[in-house]
Amino acid sequence: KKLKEAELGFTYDDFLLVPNASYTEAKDVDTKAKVSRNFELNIPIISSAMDTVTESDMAIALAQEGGLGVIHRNMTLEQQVKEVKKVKMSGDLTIKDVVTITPNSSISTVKTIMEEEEVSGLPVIKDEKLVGIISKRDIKPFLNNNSDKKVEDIMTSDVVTIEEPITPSEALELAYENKVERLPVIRDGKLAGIVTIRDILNHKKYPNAARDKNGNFLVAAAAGPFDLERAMALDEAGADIIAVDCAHAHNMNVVKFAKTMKENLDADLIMGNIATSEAAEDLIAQGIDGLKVGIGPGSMCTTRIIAGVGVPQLSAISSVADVASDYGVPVIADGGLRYSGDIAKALGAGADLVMLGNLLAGTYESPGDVVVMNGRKYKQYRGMGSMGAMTGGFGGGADRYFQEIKGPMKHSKLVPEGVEGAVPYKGTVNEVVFQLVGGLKASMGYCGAKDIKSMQEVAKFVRITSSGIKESHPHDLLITNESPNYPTL
Ligand code: RVP
Repeated sequence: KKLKEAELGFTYDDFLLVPNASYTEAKDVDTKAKVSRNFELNIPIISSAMDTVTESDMAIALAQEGGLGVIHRNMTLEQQVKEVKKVKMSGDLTIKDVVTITPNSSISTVKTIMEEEEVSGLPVIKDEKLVGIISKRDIKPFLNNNSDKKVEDIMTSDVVTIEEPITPSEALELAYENKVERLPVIRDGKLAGIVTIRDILNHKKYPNAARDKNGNFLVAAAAGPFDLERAMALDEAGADIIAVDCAHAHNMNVVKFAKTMKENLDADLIMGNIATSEAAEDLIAQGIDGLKVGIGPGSMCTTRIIAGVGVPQLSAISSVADVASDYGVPVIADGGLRYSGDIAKALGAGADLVMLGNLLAGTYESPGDVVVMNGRKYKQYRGMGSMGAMTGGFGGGADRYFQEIKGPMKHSKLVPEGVEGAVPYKGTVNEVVFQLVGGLKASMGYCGAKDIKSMQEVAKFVRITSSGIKESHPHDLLITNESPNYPTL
């Protein structure tokens, strides 16, 4: 009876999206996606909290593109906090940690500070007030003649400043108008930082970036399901979202603790992973801000083989989304995505966005070095439940699978649910994301969906057979030029 009543579970390869009558051009599609109750991204892509996928470089690169990185937790709390801060500071228009000088300092002191701090201009401060600015150019004529001139003798006293809050365009205009390279930023009459033309132009280079209300990049960080201390420290460090990272978030102890986590955080709280509508109901009841779906679809995951447990991913997304959409809680489809078409299918099945491991591993910005095997470049990619991740690094993979590392024979006491391997080197995140978003936009054009919400509504699926899948991939030819969006491993 049990078997008779069992539902069929489907995944990406079991369906195709059906083309619809469409007035939507791919280029006009809006890819904004809600990632949690309070945060929206400009593209529906976030990166996995894995030690071969997301540290600050990946999170910065993805935020620049409009997505979000989830900093993994297979490192000490101090290191993870540092990574979060690096992301937050890198998108900052204003340098807040400004080195200043006093009016009666000597020119040689200015020179030394400029060399040590690698800056070419210093604000001059007297009694906590900005009284001038001095640049490398100002001190140059006095460097070789043992001059006893002081800062106040040669500084520019008529300083062009800008008041907070600042916008990049406003700052640029002011700097150009007054022919200055840097503008001191003033808050409540005091120096709050400095903004340079170089930083403003850099800021403008990423118009699609995912930013918080202060203009800094959005960043998420992973914490264990019961690690309140880590979650709170990451929140304090500036993480916008805490992503509880757990192989089975429908464990009722995890569910119960979610409420405590939520009550103690200012950041939004994303919980995962789950694969059923019941799990969605139970977690949403705890007041969480986002749900992550995926039990076993990951490219390096062996949970479905080792435990025999899981739900094919498209069915899992659809079950969770049916519940979550009633409550307005975003759904993240995590794992198992191999092509841009899979992203489109995930959204069509009800997800708001996707989490990528494999597709982003092997980029320039993922942690780890490039290795060359048989003349091809690769980077390491491993499951957080693999033996290597559970015992290496900070051992932060083990409690994801409710396991503890104890004693000298630690290897023999663990049951891995992931494998370790390598993926081809793929170039930069920018190049990869360009192809993925391009493919998604094409799909939305075919389906007639102007934005993600309408993709969730209008997408229609057709079930296909193994012959359908065979027909879908290139066939009956030898591929001579590898396509950037269709890799052959
Ligand atoms: P993929 O993109 O298919 O490589 O899957 C990535 C996802 O797999 C991660 O975001 C995570 O949910 C899951 N994962 C990570 N480690 C393991 C494991 O060791 N089983 N699984």
